[in-house]
Amino acid sequence: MSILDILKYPDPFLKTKAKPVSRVDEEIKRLISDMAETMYFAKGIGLAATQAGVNKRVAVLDVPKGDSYKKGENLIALINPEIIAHGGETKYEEGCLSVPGFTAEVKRFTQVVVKAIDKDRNNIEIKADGLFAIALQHEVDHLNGILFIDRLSKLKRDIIKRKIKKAIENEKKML
Ligand code: GNR
Ligand code: NI
Repeated sequence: MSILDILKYPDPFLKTKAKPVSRVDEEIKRLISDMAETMYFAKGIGLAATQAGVNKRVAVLDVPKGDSYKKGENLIALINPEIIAHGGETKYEEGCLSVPGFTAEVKRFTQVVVKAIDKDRNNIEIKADGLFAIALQHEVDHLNGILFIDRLSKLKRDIIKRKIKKAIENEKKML
């Protein structure tokens, strides 16, 4: 088990469209286990392999449902996930472990159906709404090289990019 480094915007690797996994072998299982450990360590509800610098279509999620949630309760690993159906339109204030310290309201589908392979090589189909549906869209975006800031209007994107740049410059001065 190891904690992986999470790449931060503007790392160019975050723009990579990740490659499909052709075989669910021990290496993929180790990746899934390391990604889950990294997600919990970073206190995220999801993590895509791209964020760990790995060019594979793998994501892990653990989205709390209601209160009385226990860590690991809703943990799921998705290999080659695809949104095969969607409905509605909603807005959600999103954050990202690769864009730490910033959030913005992003337009998303309200409901999605995601097809994927799980760690036991089963073909699965997940029907999701609420935060789970948002997180699924956010992780599939990462595997396509897209960050939530890429989904903002040009005006809002330029404002947030300028703020991030300033924050990074200030961080450097502090060292
Ligand atoms: O931990 C996370 N929280 C979150 C909140 C709202 C919308 C999306 C997310 S995903 C994020 C973890 C992350 O960056 N996954 O890629
Ligand atoms: Ni993210």
